[in-house]
Formats: sequence, structure tokens, C-alpha cells
Amino acid sequence: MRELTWWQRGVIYQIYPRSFQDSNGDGIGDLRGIAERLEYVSALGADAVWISPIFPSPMADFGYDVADYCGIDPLFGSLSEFEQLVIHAHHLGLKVLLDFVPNHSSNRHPWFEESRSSRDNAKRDWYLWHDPAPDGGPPNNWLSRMGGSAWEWDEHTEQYYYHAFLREQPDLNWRNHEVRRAMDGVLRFWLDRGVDGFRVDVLWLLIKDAQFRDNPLNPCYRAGEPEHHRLLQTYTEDQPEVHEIVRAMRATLDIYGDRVLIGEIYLPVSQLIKYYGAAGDGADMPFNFQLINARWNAAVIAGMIRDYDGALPEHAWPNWVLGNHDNPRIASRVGAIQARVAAVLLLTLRGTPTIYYGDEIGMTDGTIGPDEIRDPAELRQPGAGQGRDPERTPMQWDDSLPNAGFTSGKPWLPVASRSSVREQEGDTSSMLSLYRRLLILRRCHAALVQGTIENVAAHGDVLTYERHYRERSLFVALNFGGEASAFESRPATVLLSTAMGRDGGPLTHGTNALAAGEALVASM
Ligand code: TEU
Ligand code: CA
Repeated sequence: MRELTWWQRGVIYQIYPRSFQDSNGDGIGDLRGIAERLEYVSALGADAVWISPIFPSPMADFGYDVADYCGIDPLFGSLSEFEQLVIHAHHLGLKVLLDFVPNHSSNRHPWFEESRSSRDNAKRDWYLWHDPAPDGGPPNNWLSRMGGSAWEWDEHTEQYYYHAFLREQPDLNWRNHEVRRAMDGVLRFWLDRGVDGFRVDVLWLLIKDAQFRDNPLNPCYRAGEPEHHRLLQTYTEDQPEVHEIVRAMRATLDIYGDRVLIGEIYLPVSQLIKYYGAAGDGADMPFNFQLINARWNAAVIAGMIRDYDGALPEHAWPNWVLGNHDNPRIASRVGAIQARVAAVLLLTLRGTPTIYYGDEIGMTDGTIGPDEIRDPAELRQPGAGQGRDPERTPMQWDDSLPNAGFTSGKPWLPVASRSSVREQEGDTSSMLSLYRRLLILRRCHAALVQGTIENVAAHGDVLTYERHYRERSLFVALNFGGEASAFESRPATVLLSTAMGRDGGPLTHGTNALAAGEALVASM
């Protein structure tokens, strides 16, 4: 594995800091809490933690509205506590990735307060200000991803400003090179403090059409879909100029060496792969979110794997994700049994996997009462299915009541269920044990980390593929169905099965059985 970098060999674990571990009883997770749990993440078998935003923020979008890019919000702790966390993580062999939110700042950031102070302020052009349309309304039809117009009127200077998300999240003007320089300084601030890379928020949205042209109507829009789906994002996403920005970010990380640039990019594969950069000088890991919304079907996922792996440029390294803080949890999407199949899929496909905290214990979405809703995406579009609180509930550490060991206070969101790390630790049939076994298997078999993926096929509900590296070949079979099924195999030895008692057993040449919801890895 010597020629791979750490982020190609390794497994990333996403921590939503607000919900991971509270150390001071205010019901909100914090850096000290994360520090207390780093040994757990290391023992799980992860190699890096990606921590969602911890910067000073009014918390309109729970940290994705940054008011100071080079600080730590007191809710989470202090800069020195963060620096201690990095040292501690590095001692454990864990890399530390931060969430970088360059597309928009908080409306309370000093940059925006200067920009909005007058039309001729030096930072006016750091944001996207525009005169009203002739009728006095918004300059064009652009819509916020959080509902309503993406334009907010500013009485003081009698112009609108653009916000792709909340009005509290004004978009920065990435055509302005002063903005680029300021944000490059932000990257260097954290790189100088030992951060090993970044997950860049909404990378594909950074540039908007210079002429502010109306987006076209979406002919496929169906009533009940989120409001912003009424329009195609022709002029507000995936603009060609964004790639020079990605290259510049990558160039800065490359000065420090051995850092990773991950991009949050919700685009079809044909557009997504452009973010690797024509010469491999773009993002190291344009996030591959396909499994999040995929129909959970062997043939669909077989096709997805083949198409994605086939579309990747020579220099590109694949990655896979099952979930994150913006989408319903995998165990709630596909159910508890298929979530085990999903774990085998995520950790045996070719490329870097990212585990969302709690998925390793099969956590399900929480039930959020009407008076418990916190997410602005839900509060602004009630009932539109945009709410993200359910997938952001506190990590369930133990069976202590009422808050599963997450906090001694009142948690900011209710705990979702009673399953917990403690309960699963000693249970060899638990999801936690399955994740740990899979992560050990990955470490022991170069074929899983850097092998090719071949013979991807679906037969009925069963997806099979092979991983080859030098003289070693592994075979993976996953039953996406609710019935026992069969699959063809060459003689092999089962290394891991989600079905208990099958490890070490044989696969015969020819037809073999696979129980409903069973997945296995075998050595050929
Ligand atoms: O999400 C970007 C995004 O497009 C969605 O996943 C987003 O959650 C949804 O459109 C809003 O309803 C990123 C962050 O992951 C998300 O948590 C932030 O809310 C968003 O950007 C703004 O920073
Ligand atoms: Ca706390």
C-alpha cells in the first residue's frame, strides 16, 4: 500500500460536533467531548475525523453561517482546546479535517457588516449586491435552497443581496480576488495549526452567472417538491469558472503536503468528475453521494458502481458515502437488516469510505416533536420534507437515561433510540461489531484498499463483485432482497458474513446460498 496516500488508504468518520459528546452539561456537543471520544473513533478503525463547523457563528444554520473563519465558537470550546485536540488525534494516528464554508458567511461576519454599511465601502463587492428590478422587486428569479427568494432587500443602501441559503448566509463574491485571497488565508491559518484537510461546503455553488440571468423553469417540477426545485440551477451552480478556484485551493494544500481536499458537490457523475481537475489538480475527493438517494436495488447499484468507476479519469480516486448531516440516515432509509448490507457495500467498494457518526451502531432518524424542531430548513418550509434534525440527534453512547451518555443536561435535540455503543460493544452480532470487523478486514486486505473492482453484476436481488490486487482476489456478494437467494461463485473461503457462524466456511464452485439481507466477503 506504500504508493497510496493516507486519505486513499483510510476511512473518514464524520462528526457533527453539536451531537457527538457534551462535556459541560449545556446539552450541546463540544471539543472536550470529542477529545473524550477520540479513542473510540480510533478503536473503531477510522483514520480521520471530519468535524462539521465549530467556528464562531450565530448558529442560524448551526455553524454553516460563519462569523469568524479563524476562531472557535465558545459553545464548542477554544482555539487552544482545538489545537490540543489535533495533537491528541495525531497521537492516536487520526487525521483531523475541518469543514470549510467559503460560499457564504454569516450576515454578522464583520466583512458583511462592512459591505452592507455603504455602496462605496471597500468590501461592497465582497458580496453579491444588485439593484432591484425595474418593478422594484428582486433582480431575478433565483430561489433560496431554504425556501423563498434568494434576494434580501437592504433598506439602508437600497439594494438586494444574494443568499443561496438563509438570508443570514449572504453569498460571497468569488469573482472578487480579494475574497479569494482572504479565504486562502483562512486555509493557511488552519493548515498552520496542523489540520490535515478540508471538506469544502457547497463547492459547486461558489460561482454564479456574471449576468445574473434568470434560471429556467424546471419542466419536471412536481408539486410538493422543495420550492427551489421549481427552477433549474443553470446560472447558480457548476459554473466553469469554479474550477480555477478549486485548483487554487488544492495548490495551497499541496504547499503543506499530504493534505486532502474534499468537495461537497451534489451533481451527476458526468459533472462531478470535472472537480478532480483536468490534470488531477482539482479536488482529491469530490464527494460521491449517489448511494444516498439511490433506489436500494442490486441492479441499480451494480450499474451505478460500473458507471462511476468507468467514468473516473485515470488519476482520480473514488469515494463513497452512505449519509451525512443533511440526509435521512441509512438505517431509516433501508431498514436495520439492509443497513448491514450497506455497511459491507460501503467498506468493500473501491475508494475511500466516509462513515457518518452513529451509522456504525445502526442509529435511526430521531422523532422530532413540533416544539423540538431546530433546523431552519424545516422551520422555513414546514412539512416539505427538508428538515434535517432527525439525522442530527445525539450520539447514543450507553443505555443511561435519559440521554444515552451524550449529556448530563437537556440535549439540543432528543435522543433517537435506545441502541447504544455500550449495548453493542460486547455483542458479536451487533452493527458495531460488524463495522469493526469490516474495518479490520480492510486493513488486512490490500485488495479492499487498492485493488481493482471487477465483474460487478446483479442477479436478481444479489449484487456481486470482485476485488483484485496482485495475487489476491476477494469476492463480495450482497443480498438486497427480503428472501434467501443464490449466487454463483468460484471456490472460496468466507472471511466475513453478516450472517453469524458463516465466517471461515467454504463457498463451493457453482451455486451458493445467501440468506435474506446477508452480505459476505470471501477469499478466492
Ligand atoms: O449543504 C448543501 C446542500 O445543498 C444541502 O445538502 C442542504 O442541506 C440543503 O439544500 C438545505 O436544505 C451544505 C451543508 O452540508 C448544509 O448543512 C448547510 O445547511 C448548507 O450547505 C449551507 O451551508
Ligand atoms: Ca457542551
